[in-house]
Amino acid sequence: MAVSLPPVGLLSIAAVLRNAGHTVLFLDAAHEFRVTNAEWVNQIVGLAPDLVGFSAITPAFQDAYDVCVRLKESMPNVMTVFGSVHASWGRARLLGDYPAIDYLIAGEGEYAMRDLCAGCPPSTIAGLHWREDGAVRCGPEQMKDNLCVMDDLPFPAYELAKGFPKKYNMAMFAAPQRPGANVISSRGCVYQCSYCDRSVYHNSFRWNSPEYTFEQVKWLHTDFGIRHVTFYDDLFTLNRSRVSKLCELLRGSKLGISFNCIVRVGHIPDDLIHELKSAGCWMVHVGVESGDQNILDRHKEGLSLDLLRHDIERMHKGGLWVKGLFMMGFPGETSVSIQRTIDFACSLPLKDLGLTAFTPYPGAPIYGDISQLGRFDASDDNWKNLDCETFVFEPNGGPSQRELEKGYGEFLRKFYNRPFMRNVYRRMIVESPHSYLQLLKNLPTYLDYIRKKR
Ligand code: B12
Ligand code: SF4
Repeated sequence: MAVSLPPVGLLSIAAVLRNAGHTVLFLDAAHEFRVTNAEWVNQIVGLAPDLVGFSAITPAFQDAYDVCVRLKESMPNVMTVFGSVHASWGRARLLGDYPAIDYLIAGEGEYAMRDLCAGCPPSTIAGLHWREDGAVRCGPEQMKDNLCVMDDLPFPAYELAKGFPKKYNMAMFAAPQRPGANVISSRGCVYQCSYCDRSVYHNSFRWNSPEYTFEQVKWLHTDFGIRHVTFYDDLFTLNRSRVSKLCELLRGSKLGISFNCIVRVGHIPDDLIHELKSAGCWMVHVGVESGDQNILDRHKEGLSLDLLRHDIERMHKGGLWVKGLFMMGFPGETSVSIQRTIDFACSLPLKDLGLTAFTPYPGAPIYGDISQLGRFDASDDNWKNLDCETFVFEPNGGPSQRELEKGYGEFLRKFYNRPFMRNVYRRMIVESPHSYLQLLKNLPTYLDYIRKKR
């Protein structure tokens, strides 16, 4: 059962447009993945829009463009706008090669869409790209002084997501209670890992005040019955005082909300662990990536195996469930580094695992050198395969795609077959019973998924 969450970036734009007096509708093709492109087009045509915005990450881009082309055939006068991370990378190159796109916005969408829909001159709109007299033009770059003021933004319009929250799925065993919602309380990251596509936010870091975030959580609770929140911020704990204050507000509120967040090691002192735990934090996601120091040195700025072990053990002792996020198939990866990674993961007190295939995104720093580092099909046609589940890259002198797939299966088997994990599952029956119900309901799909990974 795939994780499926409402896209809060797009819903934030929707909220801004609605406040500006526009009628806004939202269709979620990532969630309703069985609907065909032709059916989406029929639905959109039925709504008779003036403008259609598409939000597509790299693997979804070709599909979104297919809908866009079909839509233009049915409604030649409709305005089409592309945004999100792939558009933020591709800019003029995409407008040049994909003629059904009229406008493209690089970076944040709220102010740019508000101004575009208000009819402002394109040359005044930061991040906007458009075609004029056969050439691609662009407005000013989005910079510090023209970015959104985060506390001025209305809360994302979750209510436009059909069936939210019940029809959306958090990860299995990710929460002690449900329903859940995803929240973004800061934007950007100050680090630069080799594989990470930061085309939207670059190396900026901005955040909502703790009061704003608390009000949003409270609103999700009272209006939608949300009982668990996952903060998907890249660097949730970077601004220590913000998080402390938010914890204080949550603790004092008696809302009974639990939450998860992403923590980068090096940004989690002991007293913060305690504050998070006592405010209702259930699980923290930690990017470990590899158990081989050489791989970390090449791909993950300033991260050491010692620091990872030290911080993960402290969080575990502090009562937080730690989920380790790993990647396999990096440039420089060998069968030895894979074995080291499996051993390292199994030696840590991790209660869950997220394992993805190394995937070179066009907007990631490593992309420029990728053809020298291994075998990779860099054509636009291959974008749909960049889903982090398919091994699209074979490192020079390293394992083949088939061997990487085998290593992936072995990693999962070894990790989940340990006595430590059996205890974790026993505790989960008590602490996260709804996950078991979810698991039983989705058992055939889950077994099929595991079989395919072997
Ligand atoms: C939460 C999250 C998820 C969640 C939920 C996704 C969702 N529905 O929101 C889950 C766990 C399901 C997920 C899954 C995946 N994710 Co993800 N995810 C994120 C994360 C951490 C936050 C997204 C977010 O809410 N950002 C905050 C909002 C405010 O920003 P935003 O989404 O970029 O939106 C702004 C702009 O982009 C722009 N914009 C967006 N849409 C549009 C549309 C228009 C018309 C306009 C004008 C502007 C515009 O305006 C928005 C507001 O300012 C991002 C990293 C990041 N920090 O953004 C990765 C990220 C988007 N994911 C990524 C990837 C690779 C995936 C997966 C393929 C694999 C994986 N890692 O598991 C799957 C694919 C899922 C799918 N079917 O699409 C990559 C995408 C890279 C790429 N080039 O494609 C990212 C960028 C991480 C990274 N740095 O590498 N993801
Ligand atoms: S992987 Fe995480 S820490 Fe590294 S650059 Fe991306 S968001 Fe920042």
